[in-house]
Amino acid sequence: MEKKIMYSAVQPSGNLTIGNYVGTIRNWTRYQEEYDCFFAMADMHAITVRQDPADLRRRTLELAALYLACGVDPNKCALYVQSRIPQHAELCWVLNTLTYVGEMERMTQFKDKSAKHADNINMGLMDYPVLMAADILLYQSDLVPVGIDQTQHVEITRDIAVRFNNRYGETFRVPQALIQKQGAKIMSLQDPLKKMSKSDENLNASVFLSDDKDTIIRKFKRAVTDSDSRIVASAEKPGVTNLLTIYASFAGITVEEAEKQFEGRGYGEFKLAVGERVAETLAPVQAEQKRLLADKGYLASALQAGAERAYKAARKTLSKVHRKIGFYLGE
Ligand code: ATP
Ligand code: LTN
Repeated sequence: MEKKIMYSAVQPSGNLTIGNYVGTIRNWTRYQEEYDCFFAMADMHAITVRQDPADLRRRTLELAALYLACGVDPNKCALYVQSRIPQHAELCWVLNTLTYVGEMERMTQFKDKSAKHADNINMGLMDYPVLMAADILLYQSDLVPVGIDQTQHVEITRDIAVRFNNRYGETFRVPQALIQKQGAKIMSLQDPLKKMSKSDENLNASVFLSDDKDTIIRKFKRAVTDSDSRIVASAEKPGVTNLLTIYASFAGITVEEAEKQFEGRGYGEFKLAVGERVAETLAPVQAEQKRLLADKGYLASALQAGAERAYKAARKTLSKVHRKIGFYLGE
């Protein structure tokens, strides 16, 4: 039986957080055994907000090294940089003609980012979901593992795929989002009603994958909880629930098991345990990422192999699309 195709990407737009790690990257090693995977560094998405060119290039490589450090195997999946494959932009153009301005204006992320970058509401920011649809559809993907915040984008991708298929005949597979049960939305340590985000201005709100042990422990110590000191997960205790979720995700147990483990303990001890567990898990990943970043030749060859594999698949879909929509393809 043919393997299902999986697609996902992360933007090299800042320091990754434990939210990105738990919500996505860390699971990809498991998926690569089961599916035909394409994993990308979404640099074309990243430039929808201003990026310093040198930082963007450096972060793209750091992200690649991180994927590899987490166990993504370049022999098992196509690991590549989005902008190296021109078909993403080409398919995006075609899909733009099937997407309505009104629906893009209503996207939650577009509204949030427009408010945040009010001086730079560019066309790319609005077109972001269509580029994402192009990423996914180009590889005839079945599954798209993402955090909860991206489900709206996968929904619009499905709508666009169906629209294209209805108008031009069966062309695209209609993909599905794959959301894990636990850890799909890690919250800010300073405002547990808000998603932990790599672009949060409050540096205590997010734990970065590059943070050292002391920093991690300090951030957890300062995490917002509440005055009732029971360590249980509930809607009234979003801070504690978030810490329990983080602990459980890093310890590989359920939230209920974590609750049992900390029954009767105080917040101080609990927060320290969460920090230590996170730091302990991240230490080997950080060391391996550093080692890989010193081996630029290896990184370049892994990304080259990924790009070649992606290019082949992308070209196939795009030729089909061009044929279906009636572009002149030469004699
Ligand atoms: P930004 O805050 O700059 O918008 P981000 O932190 O949301 O960025 P992305 O590159 O947009 O990062 O997301 C990469 C992947 O990580 C996506 O699949 C997203 O759903 C997931 N993700 C991001 N934040 C979290 C979080 N707090 N918890 C779980 N998953 C997350
Ligand atoms: N927008 C995504 C990153 C991304 C992506 C994709 C995720 C770009 N293209 C295709 C899944 C599939 C984000 O996580 N912010």
